[in-house]
Amino acid sequence: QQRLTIQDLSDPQVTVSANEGSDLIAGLTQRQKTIPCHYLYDDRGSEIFEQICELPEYYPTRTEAEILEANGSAIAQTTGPCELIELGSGSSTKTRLLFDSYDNLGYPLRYVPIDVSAGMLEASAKELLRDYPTLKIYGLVGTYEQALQHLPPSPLPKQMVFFLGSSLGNFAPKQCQEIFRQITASLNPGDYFLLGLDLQKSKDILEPAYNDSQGITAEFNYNLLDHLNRRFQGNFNRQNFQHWTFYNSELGQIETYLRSTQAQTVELKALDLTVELDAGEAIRTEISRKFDLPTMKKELSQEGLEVLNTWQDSQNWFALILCQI
Ligand code: AVI
Repeated sequence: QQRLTIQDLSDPQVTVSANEGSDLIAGLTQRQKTIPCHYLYDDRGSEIFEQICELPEYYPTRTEAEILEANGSAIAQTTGPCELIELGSGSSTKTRLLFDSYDNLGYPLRYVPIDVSAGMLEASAKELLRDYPTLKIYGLVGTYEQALQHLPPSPLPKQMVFFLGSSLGNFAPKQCQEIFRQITASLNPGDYFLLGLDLQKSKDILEPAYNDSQGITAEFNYNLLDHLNRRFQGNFNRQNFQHWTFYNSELGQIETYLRSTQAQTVELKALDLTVELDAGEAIRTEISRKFDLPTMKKELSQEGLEVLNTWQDSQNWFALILCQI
């Protein structure tokens, strides 16, 4: 019996690809020039992100893994047999901790990974199938929005959408609210939502996590320019930019920029776009919001997501929240 199905929602019949790059044009023609953060993740970008997760300064990945390891079985016991749907599955490394918890309780393993990178999704699915002989995977290639509208029928009594790694932090508050609404709309009452969040803390811990001593995070940022050059016939020269990142404590977010070291003109031919940059002008490439747990719990319940339980690491740096619809 077939254990792996992958549905590519980026098929032109399903999505409108004619507007590809329109979000980039919108971002680069604003007063504060901005590049939507999903452009960080071409194949090379996804690879560099995996390296970031291993950096000594980048605490979120191992901290969240510590919480999952300690509390995975409590999560599985609460939900019972449940289809696991992951937003932004990437390499699915931490997902294994959840599989182990469900497997140990004798629950069937059915996994729906959602990712924009087809290559990454397929490669990690194959590794998972090798390591979990009873696992069945139905992968969806596409954006969260597309995929949540195309969830396959579940053979299990319940479903749980999970969004780990504090990826929610890469979205502005309005977009977060939309994501919550899309999740509740695509599930049934009684289903679950598991959310991993990086919490507010001292900038002495936060800033090095986004400006590591080996320069891997800087490379992640510069790679964005190579990606745009390739994808949209651009002529960004990475030598003319500096990686710049800081914690904005008023907004509770890390802000990351590419700062132009000189006055320059850049073209993206495929988009028919010319970008003029002043010396010192900075293009914002990412925000990473850091959350206050009580505030987020309130927001979740306002969106119809009842908070059942929260777990934190020993330093209270990171939180996992389990909600029910
Ligand atoms: C994926 N996301 C939650 C990461 C973050 O921490 O915002 C992406 C990242 N950017 C730089 N380092 C890691």
